[in-house]
Amino acid sequence: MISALEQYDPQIYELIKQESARQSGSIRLIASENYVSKAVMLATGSCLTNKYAEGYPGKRYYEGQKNTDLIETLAQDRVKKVFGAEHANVQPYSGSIANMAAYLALAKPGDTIMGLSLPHGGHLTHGWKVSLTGKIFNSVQYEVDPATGMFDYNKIEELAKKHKPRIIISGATAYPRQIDFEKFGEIAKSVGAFLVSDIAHIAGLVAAGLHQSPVPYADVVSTTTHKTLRGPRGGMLMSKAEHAKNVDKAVFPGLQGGPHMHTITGIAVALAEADTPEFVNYAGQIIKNSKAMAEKLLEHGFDLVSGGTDNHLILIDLRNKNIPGKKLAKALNAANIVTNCNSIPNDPAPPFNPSGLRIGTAAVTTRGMKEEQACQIADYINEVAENVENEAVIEKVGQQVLLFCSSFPVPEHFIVPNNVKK
Ligand code: DSN
Repeated sequence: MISALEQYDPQIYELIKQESARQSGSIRLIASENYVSKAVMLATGSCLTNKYAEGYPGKRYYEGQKNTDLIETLAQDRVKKVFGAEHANVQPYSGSIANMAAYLALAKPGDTIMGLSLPHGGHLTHGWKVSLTGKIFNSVQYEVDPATGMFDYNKIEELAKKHKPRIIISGATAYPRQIDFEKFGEIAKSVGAFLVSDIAHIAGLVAAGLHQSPVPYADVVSTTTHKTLRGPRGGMLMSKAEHAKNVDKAVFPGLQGGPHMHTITGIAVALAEADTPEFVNYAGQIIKNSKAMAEKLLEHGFDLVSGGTDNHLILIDLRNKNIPGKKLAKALNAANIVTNCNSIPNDPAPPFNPSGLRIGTAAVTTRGMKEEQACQIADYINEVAENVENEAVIEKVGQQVLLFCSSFPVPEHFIVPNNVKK
């Protein structure tokens, strides 16, 4: 397919080739990114992109659904098996839409929702003021404990008792610790709220049984499919059977039209991969790598929010290093190490140039990197941080990183970066 593209659209082919080389020749530490398998890539790039399938299996608006019905049902069944869910909806285009659908399945505009504040590790769609979820709902936000950087469940309970939300949202995009979904379930029950759990970041760890699952406790579980779960970019919802109808109606026709069947096909493949002992080993290695990297960063004098990590993610508070997050992220990018700057809890700096750096180990673990490489990466990060103004050192680290990456091929790797100096 790729060589056909070279013939038909050399400009786009060239850009894909360059992006492939960038993905191969850099250490990708963005905590929400990964590399899909060749099988997932093929399914996602298949002829399923040609098909409209509004509705659900067996109840479609257009004809020609012989195969799409089977594929979507297979995807739903695989989600239910992997996560032990009563109901699955694999149609949301993304995590944001999945979250909105979860809320609309359980609440009406104007109702109170309570989620983790964005600068404390929550997502825009957990009720942050600039998101529609913060505009059409009465949004109350909880925060992490300023001393520990972790959830204080007593404080969350107090806030829930005060505001009596219709929905409590548990889940995060920059929280390096285990989330006690059972406790969130108890809090929600105690105030008569529904619990929505957003496991976008940790879905792969939950699937592997390495993070507590919210499925027994939450009314609706929302996730993306492309982070630790290692599927194509998409979203999905799981729910208790009693909410199935409302969840499905909220997705279609509530928020979306025709589902992206090529994505659903890729999700089905990713779910089959997640249901293997190899995936459990993979997820375990993600956590081992994250812990090893965190330890090494601590040795280098980095200050980590919450003091470490239990999952795939590390949040560095750079204030003691006196380097703005954006500056370090840019210097690291120049050294072929790709991260994102991130707000830290109670950040005195603005969101576009915050005081933190977020890193995650899902993608490097897919390339077969282990604790030794995780420590090496921490050393590279430290070298760049210590020489953040020194272009020559950054260039030297960049060359070392290219060489380092060449020993760890990516699954869909089809171009060797041509600038590796061996
Ligand atoms: N943008 C995603 C992340 O990076 O965490 C969340 O949606």
